[in-house]
Amino acid sequence: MLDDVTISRAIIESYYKEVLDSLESDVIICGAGPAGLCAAYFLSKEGFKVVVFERTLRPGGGLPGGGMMFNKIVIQEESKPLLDEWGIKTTHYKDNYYIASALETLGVLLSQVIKKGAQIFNCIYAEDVLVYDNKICGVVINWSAADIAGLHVDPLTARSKFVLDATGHAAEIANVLSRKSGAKLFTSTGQVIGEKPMCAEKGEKILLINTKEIFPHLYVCGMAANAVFGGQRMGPIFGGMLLSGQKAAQMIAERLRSSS
Ligand code: 48F
Repeated sequence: MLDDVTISRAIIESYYKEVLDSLESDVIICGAGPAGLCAAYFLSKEGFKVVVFERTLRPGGGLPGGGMMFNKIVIQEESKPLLDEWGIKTTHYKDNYYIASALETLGVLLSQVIKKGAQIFNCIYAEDVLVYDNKICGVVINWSAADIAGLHVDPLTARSKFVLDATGHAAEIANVLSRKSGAKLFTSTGQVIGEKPMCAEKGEKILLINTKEIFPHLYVCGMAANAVFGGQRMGPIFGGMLLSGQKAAQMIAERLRSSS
């Protein structure tokens, strides 16, 4: 015999336990695209407490869309070991080009991140940041549905030692920080420079250099990193996104270890 209200109680009780437990963490990652998910994987693998807020119902960002909805992704030699680590099938196309299923990559990566212990909240977005003593110490969150419906709903806050902006092309966290507090980011202009037109070769190269801290305790990875520092966009080649997430995780992990 199944009781409908018991089903509801099970969902509500377990969700609220997790959301309450997630109000304080080591790292908040804004955005569950390939870069944010990869960062979440490596930080959780190291044993850090990681919370991911993703605006949409379906995590993955631009990953499942492949290139123009042809749901394949291309990755280069350098990032193949990551897909191998996760057991994602890759097919050799030409020297330095491998193809993977966009859907398999998303499904497996998501599963790996959750199994490593990261807490992912879909349908919640970061609308603002917490800045105390000139450093980032958390984000202001709200239901995406309230935003889409245009409802006037005040947000809540979540605290963390570090925040990672993995929000893709819009670099939303860097932008909101710059716009609202006038904070000087660690860029040549002190502001978000904005991404340059498509060039996979240049964009993938510069991406790892752009993956870094942009304000005390705020890091940026993935397409947001090139948007912040004025790097090229690069379309459906995803190796750089994964490597950027991995690099951000390594940098933040080092900081967390040295502060403990
Ligand atoms: O856009 P997205 O996939 O960014 P990424 O991980 O990867 C970029 C590639 O998809 C592609 C590319 C490949 O070469 O150029 O574009 O850098 O994922 C970003 C995620 O962040 C979510 C958004 O819904 C998406 O799933 N997001 C954006 N703003 C917020 C957010 C926010 N303020 N709070 C929470 N989630």
